[in-house]
Amino acid sequence: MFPTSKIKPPGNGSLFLWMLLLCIPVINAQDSLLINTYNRPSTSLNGVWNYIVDPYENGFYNYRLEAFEDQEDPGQNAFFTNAKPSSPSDLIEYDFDLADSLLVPGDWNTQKEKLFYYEGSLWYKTSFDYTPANLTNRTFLYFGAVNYQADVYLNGQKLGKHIGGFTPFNFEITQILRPRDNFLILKVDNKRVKDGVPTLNTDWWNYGGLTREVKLIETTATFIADYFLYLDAANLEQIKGYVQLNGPASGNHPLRLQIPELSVDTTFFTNNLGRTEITFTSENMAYWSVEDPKRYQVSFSSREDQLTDQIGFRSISTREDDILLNGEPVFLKGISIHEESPVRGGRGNSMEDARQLLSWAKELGCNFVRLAHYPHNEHMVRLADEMGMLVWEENPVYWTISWDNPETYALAANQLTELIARDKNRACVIIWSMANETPTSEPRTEFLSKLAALARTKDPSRLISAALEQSAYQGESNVRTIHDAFAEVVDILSFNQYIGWYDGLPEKAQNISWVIEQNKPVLISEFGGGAKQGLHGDKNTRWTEEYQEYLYEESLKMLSSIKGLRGMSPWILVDFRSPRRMLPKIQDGWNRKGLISDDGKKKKAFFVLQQFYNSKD
Ligand code: GCB
Repeated sequence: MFPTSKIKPPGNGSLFLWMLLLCIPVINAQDSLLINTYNRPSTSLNGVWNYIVDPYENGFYNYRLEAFEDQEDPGQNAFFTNAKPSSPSDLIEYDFDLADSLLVPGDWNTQKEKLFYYEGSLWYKTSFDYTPANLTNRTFLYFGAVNYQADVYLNGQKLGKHIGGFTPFNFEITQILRPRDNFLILKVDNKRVKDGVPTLNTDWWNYGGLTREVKLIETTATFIADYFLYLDAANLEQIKGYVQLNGPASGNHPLRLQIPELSVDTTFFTNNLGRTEITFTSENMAYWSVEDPKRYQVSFSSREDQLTDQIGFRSISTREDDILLNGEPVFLKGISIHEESPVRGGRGNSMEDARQLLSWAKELGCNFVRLAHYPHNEHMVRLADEMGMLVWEENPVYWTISWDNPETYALAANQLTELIARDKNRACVIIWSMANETPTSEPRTEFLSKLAALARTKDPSRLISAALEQSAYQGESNVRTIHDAFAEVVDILSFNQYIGWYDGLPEKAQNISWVIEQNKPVLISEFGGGAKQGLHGDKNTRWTEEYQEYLYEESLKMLSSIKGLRGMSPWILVDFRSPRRMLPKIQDGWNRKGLISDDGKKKKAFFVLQQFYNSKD
């Protein structure tokens, strides 16, 4: 959910301080997302934090199960007050400073054996000193992602809560911050919930915690909050977009945009809401492409603020069953990826993790990656932008969501909005995927269609898709088709298929033909099968590398016969953890469909796909 801010009286019941705070124009009710946090002045709060595991939410509710934060005087049992005994006779049954610690960023599951399967509430605490560079500056507290729900408190006051485990959020803390001994406390809860997004059931590990970086970001009083620049697909010499200021002087404010390499130096004026639309033309632009991922140094300056970014310009569109990058047909040689660290294990969150994953994809011959099944960390997208790797990003609407629940829709819409807000200036991102393998029904199609319309309003410069499911054509089991009303809405017709794994043996692919009636580019968003690296046998023995190799050979032949085939992202680059995968000695908690094992060893099928991609040059 969008971070909702809620200021409560301080936990120690200090009414005077509370009344004083009420006189100050306090933090925004909802703080819009700060983008491009890479290039803003910031101070990391990463490092060692104390934590308390709290399965009964004892630090959040009193013994009548009423939330402390809703009480007139929450009292010192509320963990967010960080209370300490003031005399030896005081009774306080927690102490963050004596508690065990976790590294931030990082999931808790792979840091502590006792937390490996933990799904519930856990409190985090850190302390810091901070003095802004300038007294009139503003300070924001930024979280890259927290899975799944975060309740955030600074110096005993609630900043707000955020729901959704894979997107960033921030709160303004200008008025609460003090030079010394700030204490920041979060309750993080990763319990799976039926009406959540995702819902109860997934085929990946539900890593909990402060899984991405935490930082303080300092801005001027009026600052460049948001911007979007993109190449107009209808006129490849025109850049369009907007810039949004935030702060008391945002209205009718000059905004200078410079791209020195293109000799662009133009001043726009914001309207009274602090926004200016941008349009300009440039004749000699080098388009961002796979071969030459050209990014321009772009700088925005307002009276007080200056912000730079590296932005590539490219167009992506479709024409009948072709995908056109800068007007030229492109075949998406892809691979699906989960956000797991190939080096350490656990949730991936560093530039090194991103570099390893994307380098393997490059080695495989890819020009495209599907970042499944939720928004990955920003390093992945920044690096893909630099490397010339096209990207599919995905909302975590997976399998069986509560389609009829408006709150569930709001959760899905919010995560999509935060994802688009963060990554809209990255040329490498060409597809927003709404969902994965969702069962067709009217409420589901309406849900997804609303999401697609939302994405199109926020971003006219990208394609919409979703990983759909295939079915038998007119009851004929050897002929497959896509029979799904949402296929009308998408720009790219993507679907998953597991012929040879969940559906027969690999040789079955020889007898399958495809009738695709939508005149759209086809992308096979998943196919594959499991193999335990190092296990060898004949090609019909499950879990052997030979079986997986054979499955890739047969699948590639079958899929190549689809007339509109314009890309694929087989399942998956690396073995990943999943609690659904329990077969001893083979799976042991891992989905083994990776082309690379969890310890970095390539399986035979890797080379089959590599050869196929290399032959497509
Ligand atoms: C799928 C899902 C993916 C699973 C995969 C599998 O269709 O989209 O999340 O992990 O199959 O391995 O079964």
